[in-house]
Amino acid sequence: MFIDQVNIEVVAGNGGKGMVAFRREKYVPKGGPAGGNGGKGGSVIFKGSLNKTTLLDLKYNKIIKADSGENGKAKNMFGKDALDVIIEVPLGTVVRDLDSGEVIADITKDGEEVVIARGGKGGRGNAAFATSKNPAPKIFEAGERGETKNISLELKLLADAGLVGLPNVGKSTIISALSKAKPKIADYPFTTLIPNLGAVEAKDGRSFVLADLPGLIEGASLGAGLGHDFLRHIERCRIIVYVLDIDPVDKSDPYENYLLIKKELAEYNPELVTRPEVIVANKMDLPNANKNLLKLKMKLGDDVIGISAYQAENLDALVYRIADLLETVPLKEEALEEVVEYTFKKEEKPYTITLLEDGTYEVKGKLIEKYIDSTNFQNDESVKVLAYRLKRLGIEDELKKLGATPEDTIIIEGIVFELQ
Ligand SMILES: Nc1nc2c(ncn2[C@@H]2O[C@H](COP(=O)(O)OP(=O)(O)OP(=O)(O)O)[C@@H](O)[C@H]2O)c(=O)[nH]1
Ligand SMILES: [Mg+2]
Repeated sequence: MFIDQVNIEVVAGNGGKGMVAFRREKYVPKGGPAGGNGGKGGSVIFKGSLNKTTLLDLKYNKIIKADSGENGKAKNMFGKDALDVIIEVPLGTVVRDLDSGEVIADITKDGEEVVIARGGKGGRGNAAFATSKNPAPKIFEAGERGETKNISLELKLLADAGLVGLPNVGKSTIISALSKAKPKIADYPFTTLIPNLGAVEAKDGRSFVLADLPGLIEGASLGAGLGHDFLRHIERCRIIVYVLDIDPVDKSDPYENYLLIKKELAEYNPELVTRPEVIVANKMDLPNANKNLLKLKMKLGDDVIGISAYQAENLDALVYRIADLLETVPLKEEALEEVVEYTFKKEEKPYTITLLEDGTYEVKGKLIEKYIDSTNFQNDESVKVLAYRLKRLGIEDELKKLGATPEDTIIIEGIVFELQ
């Protein structure tokens, strides 16, 4: 099954809670604060991999979750950071935030890592709050919450060059001869059901990504054979490598076969046939190959490149030809357009105040949520710290300006406060 679109939820781990503890020493009645910080929550990271060709693995994985960081401990010991969860995805995976609709990642390189949901920072333990004024604080911070996102992944296969041709012409044999990709090769049509990617390295050090695509037949653009599901992946290939069987068993004419494939591409998207191309005559080891290649060159010119993928003949010339041509073709605009730097947006305002119909003032904001999360309401000092932080944000003044009085109910991130 070829899966190229899935929706999932990613949940990063929360940071561990900071610890409140004091040193116990012999003969010292009250030791200093010794509560360690909590560990960092695990992030969910996507990593581009040439070994992945579909999003199938994620199809049954509706939620990807990283662990939370360990809580801080006594004796100034820090909680352990949770491990990040790293998920390998195929190159060309476009990740979208379903809530904002925004593209948050377009993973195009082997080994490229993008943090999709960031784990929360660990909270500080009381040792971190000691000051000369307050040498024995009982304050701690809760860990920051990890990010949660609903995302969609869409695979838009991304390759520099795509091998396109009728079934059985030897496309998979070519990619396995040129790269480490090991697709199935067999003597029957439609052996390849999903696109395969391979990294090809020329002997002069240049390299490119090659795609082996399933075979096309007449009527593919109308749904025949494997249909046109794969044609859209060709759209992200910068150049097209037409592969022809130079001595087909059905005695068909390689030139006619070339025209047929081009016609199918054009029917799907006329722009595809204007892309720079390399024409490959494969199976040059077969009896009629030389004679047929001469005929083909008369129609298509001397640039047709004869190879035998099977006997590894003339493959270097093919690799150089593709590498040379790629140097003249800029990266596709479409691919560039969707490359979005993954940046964390700073909150524009740290909070919003809304006057509800029943006269309640509601205060909300990410930062405030974080402050409240890290407050221990059983602890007076911790509550004092919160009050101080809220005051510094100007919430009190803002509320007064809006006409709030001590009689009004004020709800800050779900907790009821009074104006003093
Ligand atoms: N004689 C000869 N046979 C070849 C050559 N290259 C491939 N073949 C054979 O052709 C058959 C088809 O090869 P594949 O690589 O599976 O062809 P494909 O184009 O990927 O086929 P589909 O995936 O079905 O579209 C296999 O039996 C190969 O061994 C070649 O250079 N010479
Ligand atoms: Mg194949």
